[in-house]
Amino acid sequence: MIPPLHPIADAIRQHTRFLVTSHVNPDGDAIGSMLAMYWVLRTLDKEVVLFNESGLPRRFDWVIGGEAISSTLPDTKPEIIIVLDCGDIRRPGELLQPWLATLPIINLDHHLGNPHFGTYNWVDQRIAATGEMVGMIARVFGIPFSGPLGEALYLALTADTGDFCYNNTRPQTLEMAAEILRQGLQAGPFYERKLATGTLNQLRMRGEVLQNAQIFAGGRICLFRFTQELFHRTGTTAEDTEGLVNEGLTIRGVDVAVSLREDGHRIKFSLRSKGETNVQYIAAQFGGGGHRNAAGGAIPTANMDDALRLIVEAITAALEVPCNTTVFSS
Ligand SMILES: [Mn+2]
Repeated sequence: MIPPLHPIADAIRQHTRFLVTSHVNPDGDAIGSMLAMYWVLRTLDKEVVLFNESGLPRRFDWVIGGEAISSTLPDTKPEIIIVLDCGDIRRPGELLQPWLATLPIINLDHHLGNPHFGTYNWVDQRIAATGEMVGMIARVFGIPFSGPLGEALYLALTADTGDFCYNNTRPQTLEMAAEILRQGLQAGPFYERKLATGTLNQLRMRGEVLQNAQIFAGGRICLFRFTQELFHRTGTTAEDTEGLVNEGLTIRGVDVAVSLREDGHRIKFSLRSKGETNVQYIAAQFGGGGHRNAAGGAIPTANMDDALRLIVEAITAALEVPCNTTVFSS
């Protein structure tokens, strides 16, 4: 049994009014782990508010309970805040910072370099998804992975393992997935609902980005670019870029795929890698974070070409001197 699990279960027992949050621009693990925690707490007769500063992304509007996620803070303070899938305390966004500074926090996360910002911390980078941790908490309370809880957990697991393909897929991950299926979730219909959330505009925009892919470092880096001009012309938004960066890794010989996206006065980047190449180390150089094979952050420039030069330099340097060191965000 993992040591922090029981102190966290005790902290849940001892409190009544919870606020559950995750990072801005939530992914499937952020949404899935929030909703899974919601169903666990509801089963335990707790009061629970779900808060995400970005709200529920449209591509998750099919998930049961998604409408419970609010992008505005409730009028009354909770007793305790559960922060899910956040590598540091800034990740939930600005609105929540005053409460995060004054209320007790349960920090459940699996990002490299999480500085244990909570009152109660369970941080384990070996665990595939934060949702898997919530599932383990549900087990402590004897709550079965049925109905909406099973769906939320399955969303988290599939999101962070690339549908059980990435190296973070462990026997325990699949055992949890098996437990969810035994409780009635149907993998096919789930996958179809998750898959069919795009638009023709999105498909065409992504086609254009793929068409303009660039290669650097002798074929070891593949780079994609998303500009505001492209979004305007194709009727798409930043949300439509989700996951495209992974396509770069399909090229033989590419070790790192990177996408750059114009976002106001900064350029956001997303990194993916194969094998031992640690992109968390690269992202941390720009104040970002993530995992060994998937990380992201932002470069403080509005100029795409400047950002491109900086990120390609950093990746090239990392490829030349492989580094497995975890870098803590400042
Ligand atoms: Mn995660």
